[in-house]
Amino acid sequence: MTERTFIMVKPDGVAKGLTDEIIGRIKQADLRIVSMKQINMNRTTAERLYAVHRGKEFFGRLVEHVLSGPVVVMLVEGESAVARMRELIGATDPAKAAKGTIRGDFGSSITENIIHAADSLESAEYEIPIFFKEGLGPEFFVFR
Ligand code: FUP
Repeated sequence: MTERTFIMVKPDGVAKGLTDEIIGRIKQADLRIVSMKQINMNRTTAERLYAVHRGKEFFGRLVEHVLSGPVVVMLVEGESAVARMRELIGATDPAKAAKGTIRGDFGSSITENIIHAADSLESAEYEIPIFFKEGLGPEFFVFR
């Protein structure tokens, strides 16, 4: 099934200059970047993105990390895009992520783990409209 998913290169990934490397891996996996932009997130947006983690012990660290520098958000489309992107990124903890995965190759800690990818279609449907709205004009994107 053709799916759309939400991807974010986190501040550590952007700072390490990994955006191009990540774009290459996404293309290599036969997925298409429909829309992409580098932004500075604000606290409201960060807390909305990570709302499912509110109240958890790591929530504060997670939010501070994504506010610590620019991020690159992407809308990615393709066959089984959600599962394919989860394979590409690897396990949450880079120490446990396989070599050849983005986190396994470049991550330095569970907080600084380079990249976010929606973990289900439901999560993707929640996350995409936080950052991308379809329509005409500079703030919007057009499919195809
Ligand atoms: P993932 O979907 O692989 O990013 O993992 P989770 O949804 O479980 O966690 C979201 C983010 O919270 C992780 F990318 C990093 C952060 N986190 C921690 O900092 N500590 C934890 O123990 C778990 C997650």
